Amino acid sequence: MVEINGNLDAKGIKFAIVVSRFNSLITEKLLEGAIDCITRNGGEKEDITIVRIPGSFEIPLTAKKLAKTKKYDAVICLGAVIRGATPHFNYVAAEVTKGIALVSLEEEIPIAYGILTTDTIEQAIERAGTKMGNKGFDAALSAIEMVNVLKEI
Ligand code: INI
Repeated sequence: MVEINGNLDAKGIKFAIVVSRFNSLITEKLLEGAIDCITRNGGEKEDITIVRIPGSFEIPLTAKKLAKTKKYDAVICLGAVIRGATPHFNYVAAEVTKGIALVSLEEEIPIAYGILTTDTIEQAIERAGTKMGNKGFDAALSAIEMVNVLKEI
């Protein structure tokens, strides 16, 4: 029997983190969580490049550009799409989700999906370092595991 697992060792891994400025109150907390995850698992701050962009809609193109440079082992995407009262939510949430999946498949590197899609700002706060954890931390952890599992494969 062969079983392949990725470990959670971030040592030597080069990360690009794309952070949306829209809802920055939330996304800056996601960023803190992602950096905390990387450095607590053996990664170095010098191996992290942070790219800030206007909104979540711009994330897939930015992730693609970063992947194409071949300078990074993984791209971590952080955004917060909050429904509020606007139908805009549906378009932005759908495009960013589809776009990230497409870029990962096309570029063949892990692109972590750290996008909150919530009905309210309160639900977003809960997932950005309060009672439901920090989804930026979780996205970084999945990026580390995926880099290592793809190495093993
Ligand atoms: N961008 C977000 O990241 N979150 C949102 O909740 C959001 N809403 O609801 O409008 C949002 N819109 C901006 C969008 O991502 C683009 O930056 C903008 O449309 C310019 O292309």
